[in-house]
Amino acid sequence: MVHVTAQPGLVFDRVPTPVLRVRAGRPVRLVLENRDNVQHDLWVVRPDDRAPYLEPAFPNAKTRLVEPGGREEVRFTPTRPGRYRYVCTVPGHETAMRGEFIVE
Ligand SMILES: [Cu+2]
Repeated sequence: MVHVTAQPGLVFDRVPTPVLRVRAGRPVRLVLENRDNVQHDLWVVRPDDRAPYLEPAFPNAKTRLVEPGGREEVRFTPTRPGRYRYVCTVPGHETAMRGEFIVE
C-alpha cells in the first residue's frame, strides 16, 4: 500500500518533492489521507503534463476530492515503467503539492 498525507501548508508528507516507487504490472493500493483543513486530491500524471491539462497516467490513478480529515483509497495498475509525477489538481496547489512517481 502507498500512503500519502496532505498536510497543512500545501505539501504532501511534509517534504518538498516526495518520491513514490512502485512496480510495473503490479496493482497499487493508494491511500490519500487529508490532514489539512481544505480539500485535496491526488492524481498520477505524465511527467510533462501541467494543469489545467492533466489526465491520469493510468486508468483510475486518481482520487476524488478528499474532504478535510477524510481519506480515500484507489486501486490501479501502472502498466509502463517510467518517471511520472503525482499532483494535487485543486487550482493553485500543483506547484507546491507534487511528487515523483517512479514505476520500475
Ligand atoms: Cu491540494
